[in-house]
Amino acid sequence: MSAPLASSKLDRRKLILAGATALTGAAGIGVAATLAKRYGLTPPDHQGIYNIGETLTYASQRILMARHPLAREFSAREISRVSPVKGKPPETETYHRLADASFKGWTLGISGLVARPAAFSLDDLKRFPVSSQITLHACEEGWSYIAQWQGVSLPYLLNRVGVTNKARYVVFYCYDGWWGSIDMDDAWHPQTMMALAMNGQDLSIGHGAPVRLRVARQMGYKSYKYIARMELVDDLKKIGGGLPDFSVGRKYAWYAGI
Ligand SMILES: Nc1nc2c(c(=O)[nH]1)N[C@H]1C(S)=C(S)[C@@H](COP(=O)(O)O)O[C@H]1N2
Ligand SMILES: [Mo]
Repeated sequence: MSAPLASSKLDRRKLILAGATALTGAAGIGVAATLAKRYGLTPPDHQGIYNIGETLTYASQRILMARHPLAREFSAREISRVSPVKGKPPETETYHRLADASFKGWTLGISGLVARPAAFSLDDLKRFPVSSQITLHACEEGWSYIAQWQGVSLPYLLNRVGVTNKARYVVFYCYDGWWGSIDMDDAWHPQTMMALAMNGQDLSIGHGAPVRLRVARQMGYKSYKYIARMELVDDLKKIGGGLPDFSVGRKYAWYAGI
């Protein structure tokens, strides 16, 4: 019942936004910004009409992706021989202690706007149904690689904890001090997963052990490594000192669709 309703709502949004963006000049852009806001198509880092680009990217991706929801998957033959590691592993004592114990004491806490807050151990996660994909990981610096990722689908975990209807974003906190967020559309996407393994091996420290997020439809910097915990929230203003994503503080877009 709800699917046709949602898609007709999106069609309406599409018509309205297309009409607004077809108008030329500052007036048209102002109208597009107002309409995007009214229809819930503004990303959390938008700056009104002064940076309409972020809003239009997010709005048009959300509309296009409603029709073409899956990121491309590759065959095993296409897996890259080299998969670069970006950055350094967390330097905190907590992380070193967990890594030294092969992450035995690690849990994935899920809190916030959920019916049944939980803390899953690595063994719990390994007992859940395995989700697998061979997808492209692309860094904003210009390099990319194709890898196989195996883990637990994020929608599966969300169903286990029971997301309340107030939740609008999932926030991720990482052991290296990064944090970030994705909207429920990406969180419920069938390819979004908490990856435990890469190319058939347990996730290495370099690639984000014990668990990293994989968001196949966004740039690599949204696939957070070294996950410590997750929180479901209705408003991103309350997190990260007002920054919805560590990268937004470095002038990257919150929504990084590819
Ligand atoms: N916690 C955390 N997550 C992170 C990063 C990071 O430094 N810390 N780097 C991001 C960036 S910019 C990219 S391109 C990818 C790199 O993933 P890889 O090192 O597994 O190739 O992880 C992303 N996730
Ligand atoms: Mo990156």
